[in-house]
This record gives sequence, structure tokens and C-alpha cells, in this order.
Amino acid sequence: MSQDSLNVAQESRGEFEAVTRPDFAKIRAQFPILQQTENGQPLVYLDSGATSQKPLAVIEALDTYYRQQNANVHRGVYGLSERATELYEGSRETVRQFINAESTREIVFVRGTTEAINLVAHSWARSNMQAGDEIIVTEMEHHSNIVPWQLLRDQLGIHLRVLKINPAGEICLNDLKNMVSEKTKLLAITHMSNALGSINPVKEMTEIAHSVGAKVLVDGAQATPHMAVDVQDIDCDFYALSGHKMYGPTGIGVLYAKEALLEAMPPYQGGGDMIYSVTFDKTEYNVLPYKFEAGTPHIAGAIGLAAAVKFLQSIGLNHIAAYEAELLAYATDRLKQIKGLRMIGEAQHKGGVLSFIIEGVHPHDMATLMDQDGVAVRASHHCAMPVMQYYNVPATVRASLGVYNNRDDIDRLVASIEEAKEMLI
Ligand code: C6P
Repeated sequence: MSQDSLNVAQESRGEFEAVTRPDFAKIRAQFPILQQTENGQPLVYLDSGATSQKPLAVIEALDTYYRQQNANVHRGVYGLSERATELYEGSRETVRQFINAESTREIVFVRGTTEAINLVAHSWARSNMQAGDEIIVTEMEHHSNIVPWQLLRDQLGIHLRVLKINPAGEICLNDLKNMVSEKTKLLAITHMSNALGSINPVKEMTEIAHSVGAKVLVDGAQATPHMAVDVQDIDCDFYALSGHKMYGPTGIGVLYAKEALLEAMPPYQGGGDMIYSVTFDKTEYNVLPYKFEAGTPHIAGAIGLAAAVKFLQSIGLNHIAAYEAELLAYATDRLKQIKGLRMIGEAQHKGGVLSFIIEGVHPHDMATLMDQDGVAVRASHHCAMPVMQYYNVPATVRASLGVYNNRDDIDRLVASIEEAKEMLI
């Protein structure tokens, strides 16, 4: 990579940010939904892990697209369609820069992380794995990084092995070193756990997997809104992300995969746009990444996702990480002072997720009462049931942070927990 393109890539990931700290109150003001009340109280939104709220820049990009730019892509010869195509392909370039992929041919637009992982399972894994081969996942995976591999296991006779976590919610690199062998074909791991907040050392894990020739898939659903991601630095083979968790629209996400792998992989779905020519005898497939984008894509979604990426870059990922780390420390400290509260997930390297239970209170009852105070948190197994099994709890209450949260939100969270506790115990 030339120094110029290196600079552009680094700048896009927020590595050359202004020294001055952004004004996070002004950033919060860009989210119209946060001005409204819930049950008569100003909304405190602490469920960004489920989906983030959307800033004006994203809302306006979608509005402008549908008002002024809407046409199908890669098909029309008229100006409107050409402009829609330019916007759609421009969004691919924006995402490429954001995760520092080498080429836009490696950026496949999909519905989200779930579809990205299923694409790898159906296309790459089916054509590269056979009975007796192993896939390693961690004990902290979301169901979307477990179930596709189980389906494959039942069909192909492969083995699914689980890398254990410790009570803090961390994996151990030595355990992974001892687990990999020439049978390991894939390591499928989350970058940041949605249930615990743990951030995994994905670069080191990738190196270990590569040492035995295995491929690596990183589930980045929770990571991309919170930290700078560089897929070339991690050296992972696949990286999956969801637009709606990083301030973009729902229904759009990305599968990053190394070009050589995508070239060799069979299509995942057949239909329009993924072909070069079709006769009843034979179909020739389109070039990358279109081979994996059958049918009319979510054009508005891709444009909205690019607006979300630019929003993140305008703040700077390093500023976001620092701000959220500070808020997480404040929240952890305040929550730990609540009697009977047990924190689930205390990894040293942790993102903005506070999962907890209160002795004697079901998480669902707690979250339902908190809603009366206008505080939106998730109470659930968080689609990570094995994590609940490990900690021997049915569910947790989870407060997950976004760029718009502040200390007032945390104070309201704590007051609401105390009030709900009074009523429930
Ligand atoms: N987690 C949560 O509340 P989709 O639904 O495809 O955009 O993302 C799935 C997914 C995959 N991996 C991780 C680590 C995730 O957190 C999620 C989504 C949400 O935690 C909804 S269950």
C-alpha cells in the first residue's frame, strides 16, 4: 500500500483525529428520538447492543435517496439509475475504507451479521469442509455464530468445538493454542460479546488459527460502533457486521472476505445481478462482489450505512472508544454500589455492555418496571444462551451504551434499579 493510501485508510479509521475532544452533548442532539418521552419520562435509551438509534445524517440520507435518487442499480442506462448506482457503489468504497479492506471486491452487502455468517456457512464451509473437520467457536458466541455451524455439523458430520471462558468472561489464548490442530478448518469468534462486553484478542487468535492453516471468521456486530477495525491488520479471512448496530439502517450489513476466498467460493443465492450470462444449459457468474449479491439489493440501506460510517468517522472511532470507556467505568462503579447486584462479565478488555442480575429479582420484571421510568434496557438471554448456562442464570438485565449516552443516563439507570428493587423485593 502506498503512503498516500495508507494515510487515507488511517484517516478514515480515525487515527489522525483532532486533539480536541468532540462535544458529545452536540452529538446526542443529532438523535431526534432521544428528545421524546416514554411513559411520561424523557427516554433513556440503553439498548444500543440490540439496535442503535439513528442520527439526522442517516435519516436525511434515506429521505433524500427516496425523494430524489431512487432507481434500481446496475440496470438502467438513464441518468437516475446511473446516479443511484454511483451512490450504491460509493457506499461500498466508504465501507471498504472504514474497515480497511484492500478492495471493494471484498465488500459484499448482505442483510446483516446473521446473513453474512450464513453465507460463509453455505458457500465457503460446504465446499471446503468434510466429515471429521473441526470448527472452533467460543463459549460467548451469539446464536448466529453457533446455529449455522450446528446445521452444517448435522449435514456434513463435522465437529463443533467450544473454547471455554473464565468467570470474568475472557478466553485464554493458551487454551486456543492447545485446541487447534490440522483438523481445525475454521475459527469463528466474536470481536465483542453482546452479552458480556468482552473484547477478544482477535488478531492473536487469528495468528494461532492460521498457524494450523485454519480460516478465521470474526463476528463484528458489536465491535464496529465502538472501535476502529482494520481487517488487514487482524488478517481475518471473514468479517461480518450489521449496519443497524452502528447507527445505520436495519436490513443492511456487510460480509468482508479475502478476495481469493470469494473468487473460489460458489454463489450463495442465484438470481438477477449475480450473473454474467444465462442459458438453460449454463450460467456464468458475475465478477466480485456481485456474484454474492443476487436480486435487487438494499440500495437505500447501503447509502444509509455509508452515512452512518461518515457519522462515526466525523467523531473519530478513537474518541468514541475513549468516551465510552469513561462512561463504562462510571456506570460499573455506580452499579457495583447497588446491594445484591451481580455483574455478569468483567473482562479486563471490555466494551460498553453492563450485564447484571439482582438477587431475588427476575430480569424481565426489573426491565418492565424500568420502562415505567423511561429507561430502555434489554432483559433476556441476549441470543447467547450458552453464556447464561455458564453463569447459571436464566437471563440478565443488560444496559448497552452508545455515543449518545451520558452520566445522567447512568444516574437515571441506577435510580430506576433502586426503585424497582424496592417494589420487587
Ligand atoms: N445482537 C443483541 O441484542 P443481526 O441480528 O444479524 O444484525 O446481528 C446478530 C448478532 C450477531 N452477533 C452478535 C455479537 C450480536 O450481538 C448480534 C445481535 C442483538 O445483542 C440482537 S439478539
